[in-house]
Amino acid sequence: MKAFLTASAMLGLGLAAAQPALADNQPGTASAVQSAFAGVAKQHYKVYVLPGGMGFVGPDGQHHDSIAPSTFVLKVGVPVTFTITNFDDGSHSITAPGLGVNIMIKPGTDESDGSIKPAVTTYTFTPTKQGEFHWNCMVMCDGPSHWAMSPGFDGPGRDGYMGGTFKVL
Ligand SMILES: [Cu+2]
Repeated sequence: MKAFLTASAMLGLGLAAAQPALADNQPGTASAVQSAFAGVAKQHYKVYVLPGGMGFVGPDGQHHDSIAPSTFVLKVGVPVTFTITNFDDGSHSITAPGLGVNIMIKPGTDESDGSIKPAVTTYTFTPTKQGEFHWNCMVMCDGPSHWAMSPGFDGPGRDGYMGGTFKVL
């Protein structure tokens, strides 16, 4: 029993000593954000454009054209490069006027065997201001309903499909 109490007391001390450091690094705190970006000189996002058949399922039970991921967390003043692989044979865009971003995404190529050869678009910019900036696709897509483009969620451009958010910290 004595040994247990001693171990327990030691554990308690250890936890008490560790707690300030843990609290400082809680996800979402300013210090956690700063430490997460410490020394980051460049940011990179790999993004995928999924055509209807491959895209996420909407509340209507149908697959829709989707850009994944659709939320981008960036550090102000640090350049970011997007490498966007488009599996669709149509163009799309990631357009956020509030951030001065307009990424035109090249279409894939229809092959003779019926498959689509994906196209890769790269785009680099440096976010110059903090805040949340909504983006949406400006190219008519997700036909024939164009549901993924229509106003809704935070639209125009359904978040998680043809819309989303840049969060610049
Ligand atoms: Cu689109």
